[in-house]
Amino acid sequence: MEYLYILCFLASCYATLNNKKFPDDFMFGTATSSYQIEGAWNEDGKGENIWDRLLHTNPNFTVNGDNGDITCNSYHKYKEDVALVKDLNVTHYRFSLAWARLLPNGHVDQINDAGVQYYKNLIRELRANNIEPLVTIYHWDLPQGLQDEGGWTSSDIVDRYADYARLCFRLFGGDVRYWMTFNEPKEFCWQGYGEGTNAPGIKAAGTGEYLCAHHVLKAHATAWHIYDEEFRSTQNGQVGIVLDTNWYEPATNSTEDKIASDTKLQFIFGWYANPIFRGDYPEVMRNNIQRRSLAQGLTKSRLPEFTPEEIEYVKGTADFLGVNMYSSALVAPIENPDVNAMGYEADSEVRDWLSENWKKGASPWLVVTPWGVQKLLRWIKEQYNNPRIIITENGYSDYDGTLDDVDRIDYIQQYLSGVRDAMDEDGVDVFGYTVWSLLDNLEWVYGFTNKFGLYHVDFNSPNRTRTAKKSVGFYQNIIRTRCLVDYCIDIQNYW
Ligand code: GBH
Repeated sequence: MEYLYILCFLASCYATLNNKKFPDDFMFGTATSSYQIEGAWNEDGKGENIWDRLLHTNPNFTVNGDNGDITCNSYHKYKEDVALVKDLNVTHYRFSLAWARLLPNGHVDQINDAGVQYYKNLIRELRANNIEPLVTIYHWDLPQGLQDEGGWTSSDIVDRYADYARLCFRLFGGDVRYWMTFNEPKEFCWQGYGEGTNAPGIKAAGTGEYLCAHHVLKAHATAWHIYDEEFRSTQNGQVGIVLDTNWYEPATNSTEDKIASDTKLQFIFGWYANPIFRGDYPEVMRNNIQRRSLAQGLTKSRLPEFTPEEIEYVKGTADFLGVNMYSSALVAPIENPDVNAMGYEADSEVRDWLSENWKKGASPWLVVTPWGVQKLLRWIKEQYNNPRIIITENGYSDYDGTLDDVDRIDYIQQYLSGVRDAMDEDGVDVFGYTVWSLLDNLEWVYGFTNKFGLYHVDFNSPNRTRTAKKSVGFYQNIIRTRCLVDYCIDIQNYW
């Protein structure tokens, strides 16, 4: 019993950490996004985006009225930030392009040269330091001009996005091997056009999020085909998409709860992954939304339909899959679902909640559930025929931004162990992992109160001074040893 106790103590009372070395070519990185770190919101010709507009006209939208006007000021401090990335010794840095910095009104007929120069400089600086840039084309900051034309719920957006993506490939593609078309469409479609809790703050649950997603999927596929036909042979890169989900753990062992888990994952992840990897929306989505739409007195489903040609066009349009995974929830079916409740969550007829037993981060949705990552990766492998996966985000938030961030260290260590288990035990094809985030930054509606950074940022100093947290040394060490514990088994070079 004492022995067990000591073992438990050494392993922090969690399942034993994986002791296999990560493969030599496994990529370790860190991530940010434009609106959250750049600042310089109206400098050098940048246009207004939907977050600028929302938070200027409605400061109560965020905790303390915080916004991205200055935030980490990375637009002016990018060299310093690349030096921090370099110091971490990571293989890659994931950042996003601000559409309105490149195209102030969203259209390609007016290009902002200073914006082009900014990203060229950033990419050059990364390359000069031997850091692979992973470029997200869209991380939530739509030019306001395009929102005024209908935003993601207008079908025009598909061509506007395609023009923009083509421009990005042309301008930067010579130095970029990994492109991500979209970051977390589930979040910006649902929160932006369904629930109204993110920019542009539109409440149209039950229709808005589905229309948005439909256009996002077509825009994604169009960008992939453009790359494939016009750029791949000369630029030799890969184009993927970044999807986010929790792991949804059945509340009990019952068949109903297990089905609820799968249904929830289909409604959140399959919504995007199924059209891209298998063709068309998941069956359970098509069935539920059709049935509920008719019961609501509509003549057809609120879920838009793809034509057979569109199904073929969208299918197979990801060279890799980016997965953002932070957290888990319990699930069970909703008993006697209210047929008039609107929104994708109501349509799933599944309810989810957090167990009281799980440790929480500062973000209200974030619970420390490292065992969920292996289960999720296994589910993705089985569903989508073993795609190449990179964890494009994973990380831990606190309130105080403490430099002694042992909770973040534990979190990263345990989740990475789950990732390594999934590679090891389930043969999931994971080629990289990316910590969110390089810096404490504007955490959307939570403002500067939820801090995810490996580096602390002093938002009270005009200089926005960056200071390494303890997790920096920890992550450097993992990257150097490719090992999560004191001694690792090197299975790759063993035989
Ligand atoms: C990502 O979203 C974003 O890409 C990034 O910009 C952000 O800063 C980072 O992660 C940290 O939040 O309460 O049930 O509606 C995070 C993933 C998943 C977080 C959904 C919010 C809301 C779940 N998001 N979650 S719920």
